[in-house]
Amino acid sequence: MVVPTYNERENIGPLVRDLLALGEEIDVWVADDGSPDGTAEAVREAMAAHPGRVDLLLRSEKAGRGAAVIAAFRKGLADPKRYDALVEMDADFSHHPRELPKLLAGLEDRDMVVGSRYVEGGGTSDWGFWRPMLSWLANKYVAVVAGVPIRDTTSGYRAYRREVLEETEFDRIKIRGYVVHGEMAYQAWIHGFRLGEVPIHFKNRAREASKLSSEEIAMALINFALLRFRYGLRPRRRAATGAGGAAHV
Ligand SMILES: Nc1nc2c(ncn2[C@@H]2O[C@H](COP(=O)(O)OP(=O)(O)O)[C@@H](O)[C@H]2O)c(=O)[nH]1
Ligand SMILES: [Mg+2]
Repeated sequence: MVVPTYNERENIGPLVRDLLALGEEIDVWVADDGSPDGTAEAVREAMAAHPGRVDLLLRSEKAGRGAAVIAAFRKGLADPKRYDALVEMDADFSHHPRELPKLLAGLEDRDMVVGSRYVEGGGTSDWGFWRPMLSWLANKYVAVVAGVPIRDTTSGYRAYRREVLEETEFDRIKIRGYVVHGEMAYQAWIHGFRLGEVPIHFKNRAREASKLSSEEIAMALINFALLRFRYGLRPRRRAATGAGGAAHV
């Protein structure tokens, strides 16, 4: 499990505890960008309480959720434990640990499984009116302009088989910030991996308002439209897996 954190001191201890309780085979790596609230201290406490199962990837400056997760994935792939699957989720319980077993079960016949708010049984709450509208619209847009057969390409709760990440060209990823997930999914799709979605419920945390700037939204809209051109117009399917398309697992 890779959990990016920025100022999650209150959440990270309980989250790590809940995740580890789901199974012996699960390790949790927290990718913290030097949170001023002392999140790293809370992670160190969790490391002491669960020796060998928790790690802290501390970076000195805030460089965004996407970059933190990618750095953790690179390290995870190189780890001698040879993890079969790598999963990312938010630290603030918007993504709930109780839904993790569904994502992992989905990996049995899929290569990448997205926790989706926009398939039957999924949803959002405490997100006001505009944010869900914006998110839903953004995902419709991505489906149309990029063609990825996933209804929630911007969801940050997702599980990958290691092979998917081994083939991901991280250096090619241009999309930054909130929507980096769209480009990760796009690569997985054009590499011919089998994508799946399971319904999740996204509960927004009570605190602050949206941090999305209009500039960020505009950049995202443009970048998604350019994906097909940057990567070539046709998805390159791999014959070996006979893959392609998505299923709701
Ligand atoms: N490492 C790292 N994590 C971040 C950064 N920004 C946000 N996060 C984490 O990414 C997750 C999602 O961020 P959040 O603020 O909840 O975004 P929202 O729910 O989409 O409004 C949380 O676990 C944050 O702590 C960052 O710059 N660096
Ligand atoms: Mg959040």
